[in-house]
Amino acid sequence: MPVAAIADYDDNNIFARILRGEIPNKTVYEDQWALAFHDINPQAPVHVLVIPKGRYVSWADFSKQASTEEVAGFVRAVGTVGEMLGLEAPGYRLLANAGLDAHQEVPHLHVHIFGGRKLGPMLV
Ligand code: D5M
Repeated sequence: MPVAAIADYDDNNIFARILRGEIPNKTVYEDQWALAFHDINPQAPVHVLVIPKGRYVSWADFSKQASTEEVAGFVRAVGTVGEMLGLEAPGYRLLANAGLDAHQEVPHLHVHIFGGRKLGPMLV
């Protein structure tokens, strides 16, 4: 069930549980700001999710409430993962669903990284 754009943070959402180590994940990168792991239902040869360590539902609250340091740390982590996965030269796509209309399913901010093949045009 997609989540509303701005909602109270649910500490039992699946990504919060992954951050607490209660659910296993295939980690590709971790630092003080972010965790990156393989999507359980990959839509491309490379499909990785990057999530901030802070309690943010989506871009809506992250963009308003996160500190400049957190925003910078998260953005840099996304870039680092793209580089680590060897996607900079061939290219990759970032996607963040925010709220109901975008069909955000997990109420913890996440950026999808897609790559590993020539991607189709954006579908909206
Ligand atoms: O995308 C939510 C994404 O989260 C979707 O691509 C599946 C993925 N997902 C859900 N549970 C897990 C676990 N446990 N590990 C890895 N990936 C997971 P959205 O943008 O919210 O529609």
